[in-house]
Amino acid sequence: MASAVHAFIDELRAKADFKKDKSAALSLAKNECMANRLETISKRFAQRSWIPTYKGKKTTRTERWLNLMLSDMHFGAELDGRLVRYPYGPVEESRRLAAVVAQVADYKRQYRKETSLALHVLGDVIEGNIHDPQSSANLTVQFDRALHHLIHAIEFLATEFRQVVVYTAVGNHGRDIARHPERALQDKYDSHEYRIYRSLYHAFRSVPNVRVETHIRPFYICSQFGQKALYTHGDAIFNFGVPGKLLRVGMLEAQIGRFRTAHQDNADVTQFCGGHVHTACDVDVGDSTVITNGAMLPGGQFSQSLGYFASHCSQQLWESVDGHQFGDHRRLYVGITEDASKEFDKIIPLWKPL
Ligand SMILES: [Mn+2]
Repeated sequence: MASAVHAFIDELRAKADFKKDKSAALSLAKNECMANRLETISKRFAQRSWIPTYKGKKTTRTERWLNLMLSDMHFGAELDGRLVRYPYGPVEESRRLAAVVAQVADYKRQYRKETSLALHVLGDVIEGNIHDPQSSANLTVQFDRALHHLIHAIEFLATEFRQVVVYTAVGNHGRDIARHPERALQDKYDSHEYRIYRSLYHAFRSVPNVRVETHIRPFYICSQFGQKALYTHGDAIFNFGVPGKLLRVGMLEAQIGRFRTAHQDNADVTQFCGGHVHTACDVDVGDSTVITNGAMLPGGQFSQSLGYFASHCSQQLWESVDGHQFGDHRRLYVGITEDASKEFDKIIPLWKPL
């Protein structure tokens, strides 16, 4: 190889002499430099006594699961910038979700062929009408916006990953107050949010690399490489506490113990994941990990009334491989920079009012 380069250089040198060409002389200098470097490298390789046998994987099996927690997006919340620090309407919610999925698409592209994506949609997808129906968009508009944003986001991810599995659990904001005027405990799935999940199921039924699983139970257990995780919204089933104020690990430990002894399917669950608390957190509890999600919307008047004026907005992303359940982890932050970035409209076009 190095000798071929030297022959090429000799040829160039002849040309440069003939034409008195400045650019040829420059190219000559560069090539001479490269030839010397190549010679040094080839010498080093020739002397090497250990040669790695690993040649990279050519598998078509899933060797890595990438997990995205998507919760507390509160589409339709219509935060008024005159009343709170940051506005949050159709443009912001769309660009924030697009910014999240763009970061997912950028994650470790070199392993894309062996990676499947698990999308954990964990409730509070819409703001609903549980506090004050006048402060948010009407429910039909919320429903339409949620479907518009989510379908575009999932379609985009389906072009990026060989397999996308969408798991769902309902939150408290999407409840149907005609059925559940107070917190939904019986038949929690009978809600506006679950209707959105079923619409997603029908929308992607014939897309071969997308599967939407809509459990009617308010939680599900997801197993990847035999490593089990519990997912739920967090207003019932599992109480994640208030990690923004106080992390009571003993309280989490007691719940993990109760959950595990309740049924043989639960016995080996080692990861407990939820939203609801709007504070991103991960903490080891005994041999388990508890992971809570951030919110996508900035603080509204409700949080402001509790004394919270500013908070990070983020969603959790991590990779699971065999033997390492909570692997490489990223928090996908979104904020006012993303709100103003028109680039994201290429992923999720802006929603058009009805
Ligand atoms: Mn929420």
